[in-house]
Amino acid sequence: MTTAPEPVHEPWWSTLPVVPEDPYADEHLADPYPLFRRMQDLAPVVWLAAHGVAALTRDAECRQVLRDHETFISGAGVGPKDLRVEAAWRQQGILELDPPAHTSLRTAMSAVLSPRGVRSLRSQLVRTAEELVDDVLGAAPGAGGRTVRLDGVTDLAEPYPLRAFGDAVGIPRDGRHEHLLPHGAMNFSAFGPDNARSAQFFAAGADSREWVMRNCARENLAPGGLGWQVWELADRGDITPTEATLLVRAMLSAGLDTTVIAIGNALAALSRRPDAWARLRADPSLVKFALDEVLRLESPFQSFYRTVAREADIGGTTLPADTKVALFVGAANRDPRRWGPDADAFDLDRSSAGHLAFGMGIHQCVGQLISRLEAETLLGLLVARVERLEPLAPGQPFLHTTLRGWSSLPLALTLA
Ligand code: OVM
Repeated sequence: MTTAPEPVHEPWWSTLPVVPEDPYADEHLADPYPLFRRMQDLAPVVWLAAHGVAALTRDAECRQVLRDHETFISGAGVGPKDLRVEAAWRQQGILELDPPAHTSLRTAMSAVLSPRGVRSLRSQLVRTAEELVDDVLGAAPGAGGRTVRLDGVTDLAEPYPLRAFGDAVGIPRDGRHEHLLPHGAMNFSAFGPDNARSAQFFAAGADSREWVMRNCARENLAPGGLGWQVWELADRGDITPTEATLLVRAMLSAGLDTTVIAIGNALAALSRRPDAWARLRADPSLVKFALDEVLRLESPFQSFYRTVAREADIGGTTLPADTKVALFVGAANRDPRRWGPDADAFDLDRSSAGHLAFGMGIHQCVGQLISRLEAETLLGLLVARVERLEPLAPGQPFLHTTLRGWSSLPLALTLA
């Protein structure tokens, strides 16, 4: 006697190419680009078996998803967990809300971080950069030719946004250094999977949550600062007091680590390209192009997720509702289909605008003007004062599940 074969139900994703490697494992975090390239060449959509999610690594498909916020929602979380099913580790803020809830928050944040608002901060940002650079390089006139050895991350990239952006938001100076970066690193861990790395950042950041939340309260924010301005919008009834707290939390969560890492990545890239540094010195108007090229080539925020709200087609694959989709923008920013065969090369003459390092669509980084201004101000000042920027040692990469940067960069700066 024979039994009838069981009907086989293949999962919907069985037609997708499967990626067995885990891009969030240390070996790939250390050098993600070879795996990204393999994923790109496999298909527009691949199945990341280690996490049970669909993954995009090409520019066109990432764009398609980011443009269509009604199909690919943020409200189920922008990490691999579906926050409609699993508990969120914190109250969802602007990044993890969809319209209409998202809209009033975005409008408020755009008003505070507007071109006009950011322009009014310029002179203060310049002063802070001058103070810091005088401090680390020595203000003495006639110092030309002297070489200063320092750590590009701990002496420049970290202290500058901590001072400049911290003052702009209007939080107390005391506590910034020990709390803000660990808090941000914890926060960004939640946009990737739970693993030993993310656990390490959650452990290191947990004690900083209270400090950060306390400084989102109106009574702890300096009058006139960006945080205070958010609360003024609550006074006008544009947002609720709870929303004001969440928006200041977003500033303090998203605004530090990302800018610190961008500056560090720029110093790393430029210290290895003396020709590029010489060109910036000859023409400082190129600094902002150099920065965009660094953001493209080494995107500080490498990956995040959307959730499929209703069945949708991407690159010939039908994704069912509720699928979690990983967007590896750090890969898309090196997609040869978009950036050409030399996508992996640093090229100051490339038109790098249009990269996805700040995202795209309704959630595109609302703080990018101030972040860019910080990075351009500090880099511009260094370009003016430093004849040669050279690595002293290989540096220590900052291994994190969703951020990509350096935790130490020993540099030699020869003064102009
Ligand atoms: C957050 C947050 C908000 C905006 C952006 C972001 C890019 C994070 O609340 O954690 O990361």
